[in-house]
Amino acid sequence: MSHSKTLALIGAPTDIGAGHRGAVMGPEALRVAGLAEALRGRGLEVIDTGNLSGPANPWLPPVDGYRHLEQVVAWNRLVMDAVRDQLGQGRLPVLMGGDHCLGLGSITAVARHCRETGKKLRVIWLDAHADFNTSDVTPSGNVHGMPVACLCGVGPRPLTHLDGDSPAMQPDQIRQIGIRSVDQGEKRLVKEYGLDIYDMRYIDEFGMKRAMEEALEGIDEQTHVHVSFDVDFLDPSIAPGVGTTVPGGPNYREAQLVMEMIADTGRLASLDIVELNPAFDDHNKTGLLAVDLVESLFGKSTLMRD
Ligand code: 4U7
Ligand code: MN
Ligand code: MN
Ligand code: MN
Repeated sequence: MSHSKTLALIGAPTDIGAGHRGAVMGPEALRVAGLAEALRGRGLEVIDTGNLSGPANPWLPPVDGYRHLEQVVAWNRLVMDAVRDQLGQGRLPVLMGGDHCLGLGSITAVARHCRETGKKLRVIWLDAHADFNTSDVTPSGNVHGMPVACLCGVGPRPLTHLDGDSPAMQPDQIRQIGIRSVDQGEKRLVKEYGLDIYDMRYIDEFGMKRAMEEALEGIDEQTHVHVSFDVDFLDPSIAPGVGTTVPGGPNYREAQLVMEMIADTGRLASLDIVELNPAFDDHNKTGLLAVDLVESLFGKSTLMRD
């Protein structure tokens, strides 16, 4: 495997944007599942930078369509700064969430890094959900259902302007895979913004191979590939350890293929592993599966690249 970059694990223990408590334990569950050791076993250099420390979860109801907006902003600033710092040192940041609201901070940093270094950004968003809600249409007020909208400039100013510039990215820079739960108002928005979504219906009809070929089309030497891996992407029968399970997700082999095809591009340059919730898991089964899949993302099962 030819990854020369050092990986920097960044723990962000919080469930500030989620609808269930427990993703706060995600970073430790990934460590216990042996994430760093598994990647070192692939010959990669891995530094665990430890955990970020942000505001506690006050567990309050939504205000004006958002739960915990102030704390969500604080956590995302911490994540953005940590990811930017690691990218600046030439490392490959691996954000260990935490809930998916943190994808906002992570990708805001990645998008700026791409602008500064003249790279093309391609975000591969693996999720059961489109995460394109706004305060007007959200059924929950939970910000983990909103990061893609915020990244595209749709949302509250403190989140859309996390680093001053807005939007952080354009809808044509993202591809979503595995989607099978989109809320009523959210459906209208993803159509309006023209998101490229490979939902489960598409995957059932045309297969994961074709979906991934299309999602990865156009990636070249100048592309920075960011993977935002919401663990609820996976079918709940193999990955019960998430707060928001949706039946009918990718099975083990389909998920492996996704990771293998991304590995084959050789352009993976940053990663989020989010929404792992040990409170719902069975003996860290989902944490172990996430580690197994991330190994494939770094080329484990790809004979050609070893
Ligand atoms: B995740 C939901 F209503 N759409 O907005 C919402 F179904 O990061 C779920 O993808 C969001 O896990 C799930 O609350 C956010 C709900
Ligand atoms: Mn998500
Ligand atoms: Mn999800
Ligand atoms: Mn979730």
